[in-house]
Amino acid sequence: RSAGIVGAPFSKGQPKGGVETGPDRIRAAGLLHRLKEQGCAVKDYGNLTFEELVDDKPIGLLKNVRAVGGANRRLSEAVQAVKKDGHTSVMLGGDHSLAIGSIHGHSAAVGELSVLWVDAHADINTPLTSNTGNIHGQPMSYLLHELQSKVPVLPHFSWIKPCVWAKDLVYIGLRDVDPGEHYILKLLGVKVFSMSEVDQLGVARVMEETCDYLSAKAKKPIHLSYDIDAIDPSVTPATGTPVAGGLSYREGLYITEHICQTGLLSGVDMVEKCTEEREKHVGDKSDRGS
Ligand code: DIR
Ligand code: MN
Ligand code: MN
Ligand code: MN
Repeated sequence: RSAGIVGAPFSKGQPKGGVETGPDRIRAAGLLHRLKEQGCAVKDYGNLTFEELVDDKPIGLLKNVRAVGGANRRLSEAVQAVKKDGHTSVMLGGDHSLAIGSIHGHSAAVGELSVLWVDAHADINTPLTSNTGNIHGQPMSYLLHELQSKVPVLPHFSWIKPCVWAKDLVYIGLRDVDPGEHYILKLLGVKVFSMSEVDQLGVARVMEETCDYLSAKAKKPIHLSYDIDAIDPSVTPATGTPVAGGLSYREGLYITEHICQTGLLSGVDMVEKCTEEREKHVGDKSDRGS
């Protein structure tokens, strides 16, 4: 087994600074060393660089549309290169808008995917249902075949080809879902294990059901998109939109251990980790939703 690491120091899918330092912070915390310790070969492809756009006016509520579109296009190409080299792709974010390029590139290289989305949030707002205009709350809407008639044409987004079916998507950890997102999840019949279900069933049963569900018809390569805010803010306070009542440290790790044992894990995102000074603001809800 081998991992190809791509850093994406990008934060314009949401308004706060700091999350662009995630790739280097995750490396500094010892990710590569830990992977090697476990017998995983590692190739670090370094950090991507993104061009500064001078004219990136909001489109309605939507912020930094061109920057997000351009950054994800680069990321998609980088992930395709990692997959063509034969590695499991590991994208270090950056904010969760980067799942657009990561999943697009992964699918472009290997074909149809299963997606396991571990997050406090569903990140499935369309540009029209979003109340914040932050694209990190929307990535799944650009990727799902079923939602394409609901997503308007946007500059620097036309390269994106929807590549995931709603039946191949599972959420774990949800506890802060917007009304429009709730409607979409029900309408499409998406499989969701909210925190309430994690409480009821326990994480072992949730993972068993997740894997049964995802491999029921065909065993597709799995893309794990892991937002650090899925974990309880008492464990991982350094994130932009902490939500109380999250996964414990062990529950959060168990999900990764179990999904790895399927042998199908082919791409990973680790996103929304920001600077430690955020830790001082834990419990300060004044900037939620901004
Ligand atoms: C909210 C917050 N649902 C939005 N989303 C995220 O802006 O659409 N926060 N992903 O981390
Ligand atoms: Mn989140
Ligand atoms: Mn997210
Ligand atoms: Mn978040």
